[in-house]
Amino acid sequence: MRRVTLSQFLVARQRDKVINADLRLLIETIARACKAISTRVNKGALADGHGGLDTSNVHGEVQKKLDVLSNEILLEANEWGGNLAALVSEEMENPQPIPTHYPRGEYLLLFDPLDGSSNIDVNISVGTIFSVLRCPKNADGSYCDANEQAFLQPGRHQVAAGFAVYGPTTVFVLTVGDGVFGFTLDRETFTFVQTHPEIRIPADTQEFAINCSNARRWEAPVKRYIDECLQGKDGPRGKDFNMRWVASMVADVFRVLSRGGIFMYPRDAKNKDGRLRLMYEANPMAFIIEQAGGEATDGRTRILDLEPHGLHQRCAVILGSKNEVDRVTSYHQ
Ligand code: AFP
Repeated sequence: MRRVTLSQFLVARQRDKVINADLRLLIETIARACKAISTRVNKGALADGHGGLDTSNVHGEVQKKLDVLSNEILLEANEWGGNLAALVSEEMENPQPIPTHYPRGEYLLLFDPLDGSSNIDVNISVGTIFSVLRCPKNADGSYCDANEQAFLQPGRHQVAAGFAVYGPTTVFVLTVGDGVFGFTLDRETFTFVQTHPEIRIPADTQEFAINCSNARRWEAPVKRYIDECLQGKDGPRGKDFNMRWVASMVADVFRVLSRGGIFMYPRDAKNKDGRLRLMYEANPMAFIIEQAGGEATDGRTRILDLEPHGLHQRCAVILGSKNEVDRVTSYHQ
């Protein structure tokens, strides 16, 4: 059967009026930037990408050269298209306006340019995560200033979200609100080819993902859920569970999309608001997971309904197979 490329997929979505030309250009541009990042990540120690920098990002985390380079690749790729009002990145404290010599557009782009970067030096998958919102309008129909306030919208307002996982293969996962689709980078033609149409997450699972080194800090509902999984078939769950933890959200989420599972980074005594960032990690992943038939909460509230109060705020994340997320959330009630 003839394979469908990402460009063909997006042309069809535009023809069906699911997306417009500006959003199509935005997604094509992001995918092209992800190809450039993939090439750079795959060079590894053969390039000068290793070793930290002496600079830090807004969270005080030491930036690796690839963090900074990936951020620059995404900024440069997205400044000229005329479809964006501004950009927000994990690596930058404030929104980046579109340079005045380029036209502005209706969309707001948020991204984590290289998530899982602590895994770069040990050759474990990393990725890029992105989220797309519309710039709010004033009463007269003009666009609001693309300042921090314009970005502080709940995740349910997203018009598109996706991620690239730079692993044994580079896969670009995308939703524009009508399901979730995966595209694998064909390195011979250097094009993204659809390999995962209509991804659906099984409602049940026997696999959980959590960093168990935080166990002593967890809240009671999380402790109860994990203890029950560990008791296996002789315990209240009546079945054995497996555990995975890559410590790279894109890799863990892609596995959940591929075969089900529950991914948890709950709040705890140390990470009082959780560790993951709402605007450019939790929200895009929650949109994707829900579009694939899964669920995503912070233990109490649907992630897409959380009202943001800061660009870089953190939140607890419990996402994946519907029946497991429902169970953990019920334990929090
Ligand atoms: P880094 O980008 O600092 O590697 O953090 C990755 C991450 O944000 C997310 O991708 C992982 O799921 C999570 O942190 C891993 O956190 P732990 O290192 O505490 O397990």
